[in-house]
Amino acid sequence: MSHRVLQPSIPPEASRDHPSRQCERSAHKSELATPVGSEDFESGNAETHFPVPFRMRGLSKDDESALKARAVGGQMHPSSLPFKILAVDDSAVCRKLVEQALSGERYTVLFAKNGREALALFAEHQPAVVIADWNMPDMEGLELCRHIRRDSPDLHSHLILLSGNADKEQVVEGLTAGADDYVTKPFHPSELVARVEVGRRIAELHRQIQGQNRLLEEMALTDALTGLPNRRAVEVWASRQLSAAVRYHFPLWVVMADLDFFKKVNDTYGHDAGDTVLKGFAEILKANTRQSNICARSGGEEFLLVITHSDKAGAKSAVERIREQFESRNFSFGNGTVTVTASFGIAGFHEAKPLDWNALLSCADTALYAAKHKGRNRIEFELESGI
Ligand code: GH3
Ligand code: MG
Ligand code: MG
Repeated sequence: MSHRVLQPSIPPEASRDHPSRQCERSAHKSELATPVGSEDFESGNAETHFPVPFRMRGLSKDDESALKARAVGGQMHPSSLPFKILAVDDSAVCRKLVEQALSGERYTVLFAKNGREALALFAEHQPAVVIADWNMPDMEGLELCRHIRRDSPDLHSHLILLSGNADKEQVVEGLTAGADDYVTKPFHPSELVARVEVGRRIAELHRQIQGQNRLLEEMALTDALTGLPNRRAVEVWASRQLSAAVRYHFPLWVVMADLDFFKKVNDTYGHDAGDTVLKGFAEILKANTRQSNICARSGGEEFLLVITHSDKAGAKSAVERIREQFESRNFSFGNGTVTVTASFGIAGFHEAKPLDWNALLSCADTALYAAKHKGRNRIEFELESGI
């Protein structure tokens, strides 16, 4: 990548005093586009309520490696990302000196001539390193550091303060304000590059850690066998959907499903065969779950489905489809072919007094118990849930 110099995208009025400078705008806002779904859970809109972890197809070994690769800096390895530096100094001579010092390196350098421009460029480009002059007319470098740290607490940028003052008290003041490093003017060009490289190493480590944290978050919310969201994930999702259902008066149904005589599958064909059946049920559940809803494996051979924006008949026919598809699926183990069924308990509310998540689960559990009691492979509604 060649060395590029970027100017802030400020109105022509404001940049009139530097007509000779080219303004080259970056095409991309941020290289680390947030992969986690930022959809509005509570809008009451029936579309796209699935955070990214819930779209995962399951964590096979291959998927895990793919996720890990993604986690190490998005689709790209951190060192392949354009490395942006923001240099802010009110002196054109100092800006030139910084530009010359960094010119042999593979950096994209953005220049600002005051604190206000620097903050605008920082928000737009999120540079990995900021080199800030201490003395500027509109905002001291010190204040700029505080601003950046306060406004972007989750975004790591390596802040280097440049100052002609080598007093220890001022160095301490700068580092306390949030700067990572302090360089005195006049600086040696290769020292500035070396300090920028320290910033690069730290920025890359931060990106790796953020990626790995995202991976861990995804794994913590996912059932490893089926790839479905787990109980915790569905609870987080459902509690938000419940608030939205209450506020916007849309119907919400909780379906609890439990495979019938599943122990017998394990006992007859082995645990691996049991796992195959669980995955088969998960596939059917997933295939019949709209984007605006959620399904999960809540533990053992128990699953949850939350249906929103459907009336009672709609919810029932959706669950009936799942029941029928599972009932008619053949599983072949060794010489034998086996079919398995599931029972379903549904609780919810529509134009009735809403219930909280635990109350809904408890009602769905009662309905499931009734379905088991009445012969299994059937759907029961919990009548006390205000239907
Ligand atoms: P019911 O119709 O009353 O639900 O009977 P059931 O046999 O399905 O229920 P029970 O609770 O007696 O047995 C559930 C079995 O599910 C026992 C347990 O070993 C098995 N199980 C739980 N988790 C897993 C798993 O991850 N894999 C496999 N293969 N089996 C599991
Ligand atoms: Mg069971
Ligand atoms: Mg059970």
